Amino acid sequence: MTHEYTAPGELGEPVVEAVEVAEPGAVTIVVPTFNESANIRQLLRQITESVPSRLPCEVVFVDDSTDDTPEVIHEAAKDCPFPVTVLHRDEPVGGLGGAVVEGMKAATSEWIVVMDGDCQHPPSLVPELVATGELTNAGLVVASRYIKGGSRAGLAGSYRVAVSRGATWLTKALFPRRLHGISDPMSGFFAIRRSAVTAEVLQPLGYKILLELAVRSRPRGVSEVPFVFQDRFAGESKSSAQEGFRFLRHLAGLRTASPVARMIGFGLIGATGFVPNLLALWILTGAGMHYVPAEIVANQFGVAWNFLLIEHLLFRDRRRHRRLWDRVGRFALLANADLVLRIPLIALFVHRFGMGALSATALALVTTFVLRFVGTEALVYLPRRGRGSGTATARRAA
Ligand SMILES: Nc1nc2c(ncn2[C@@H]2O[C@H](COP(=O)(O)OP(=O)(O)O)[C@@H](O)[C@H]2O)c(=O)[nH]1
Ligand SMILES: [Mg+2]
Repeated sequence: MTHEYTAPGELGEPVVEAVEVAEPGAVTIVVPTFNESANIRQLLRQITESVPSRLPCEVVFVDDSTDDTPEVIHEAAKDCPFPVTVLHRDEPVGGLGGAVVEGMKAATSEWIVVMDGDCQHPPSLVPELVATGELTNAGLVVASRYIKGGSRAGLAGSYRVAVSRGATWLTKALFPRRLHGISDPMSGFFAIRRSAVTAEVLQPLGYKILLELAVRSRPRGVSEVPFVFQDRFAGESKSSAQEGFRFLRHLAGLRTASPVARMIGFGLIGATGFVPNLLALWILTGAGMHYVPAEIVANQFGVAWNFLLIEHLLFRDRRRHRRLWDRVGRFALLANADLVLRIPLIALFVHRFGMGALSATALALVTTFVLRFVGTEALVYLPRRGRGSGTATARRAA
């Protein structure tokens, strides 16, 4: 694909970084922005100063702002020696992660660098990220705060440092193999070869896009470059406690992406369902209810508990295929069918196949569990055909 590049020079010679680009590939810098108007000029100025003329570059902003950020970008782009594009989204599908995916889809260069729009990620590192990728023949180069030479100086306060550390540790513990060689999977600053990005595998929930990339598409070869996380130039962070929950759901979604992992999650959630079930049974029989109807009612508490956890942790991204009450009804039906089926199944195993009561019960439990899992996947959360979304309007600035 060809590219229109404006030759640099109008603003004076760009500063060439210490690390020379081995074999200059072109780079598309993707910058997600949400109300960053006060940072745009500074960011574009730093990029202009940092990227040498031999590294062809374009900048793609993916903007979900409600302020005048797009207008500011258009104005500032007039002084830039490289093409600047603004993809403004009226509907911010997928939040930050969705924005980055839009930017990567729009990128046309061999290399894509993703960085924040608030100058916390020093643009002076862009050439080094690309050069490192070329030199080491890596598909992904991560700017890391956690290797020698890097630091998180710009993380405001010990609380945020602790949260960031804890989240990194948890993430690395959950994906020891996939994240091998990535010390900073939470970094929002990285370079990736366009050929290593398969947009179909990206299902971001709006948080850590690098984690998503590393876990889902596993680029061949990963390198790291240290960087010092800077202070925000202007404006305020969009991170919040809500983003933290979003991140945990993101982790759960990634970890349970395979059917086997999902089945294990299903089993673990099912096991926790005994707590509300037994609690309800204890209260109901304590209140004088006969144990048979009490069993049936108490079981519904376990079912409701399981349904809530499964909806939020396992099938979050598949809920839209059916309406809530449709899902509730199907889920409850399957869960109760499980109970009804178990007794005749045990009888069958004992009388027909001569099994002992204990092994027959165990086998019946496993059988109905697998049937319930498969049934839940197929009958409650199976995608229906013919749904799509995504809107973005592209405007080339300058
Ligand atoms: N397009 C888009 N960008 C976002 C959104 N949320 C945050 N950003 C941008 O993502 C980058 C990082 O966000 P920031 O608030 O600085 O997070 P922090 O560095 O973790 O405090 C900044 O450039 C934000 O403008 C969003 O919903 N959509
Ligand atoms: Mg920031």
